Amino acid sequence: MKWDVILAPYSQVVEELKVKLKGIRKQFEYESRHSPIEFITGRVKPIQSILEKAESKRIPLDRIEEELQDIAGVRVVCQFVDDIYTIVKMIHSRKDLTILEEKDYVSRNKESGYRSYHMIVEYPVETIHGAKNVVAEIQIRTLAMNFWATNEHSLNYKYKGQIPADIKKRLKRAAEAAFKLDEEMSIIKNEVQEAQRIFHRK
Ligand code: 0O2
Repeated sequence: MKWDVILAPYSQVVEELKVKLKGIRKQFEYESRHSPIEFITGRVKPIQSILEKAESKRIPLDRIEEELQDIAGVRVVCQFVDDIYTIVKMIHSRKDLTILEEKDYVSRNKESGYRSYHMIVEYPVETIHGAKNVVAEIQIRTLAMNFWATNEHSLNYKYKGQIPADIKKRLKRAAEAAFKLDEEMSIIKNEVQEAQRIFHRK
């Protein structure tokens, strides 16, 4: 089967999840409440990346759809660490998807320094061939975590996964600094939110 055909339902899921998560953001705005969502992005993993990941994890081609859980990926970026858990709770209460797995790399970062909350969900979509349950990964992280992860991802790409030791060390320090920033912002969260409310009223 052609890749375009295989990936079509994944693309549909990414678009539908984005619409729904953006809906949450809008509802908070309409009620003039702090939105736990700053912005949302989504993507279908490029074919090249799918093949590379399958190879590195020794997944046979005919098992890719069953084994790779992040072909469809949606990212929710928040202002504050608390917001991450608000989103997690909201996703838990939804009836339009099933949570298969959760990875809390927020409270326990990965060895690289990476922090993010991952939810692997199963989401039903209607296709021209009938209903299909598609697995997708929702990554939830703060702006600071996102800044770090985006830069680290670029470096990983540049060095083909072999980031030199000195840069790795700096990245770990940067991850700690990003986390410190999140902690400091959490402490003055109420002040920031009040300022934002005043700003929005103007
Ligand atoms: P891309 O290019 O973003 O798609 P596991 O078997 O559970 O250890 P798996 O299945 O890769 O590994 O799951 P994991 O660790 O939850 O990672 C899934 C995705 O999270 C990655 O997809 C990245 O998007 C992100 N991620 C995980 N670890 C890191 C990290 O150390 N740095 C950065 N920047 N992102 C990370 P891909 O396919 O690796 O990459």
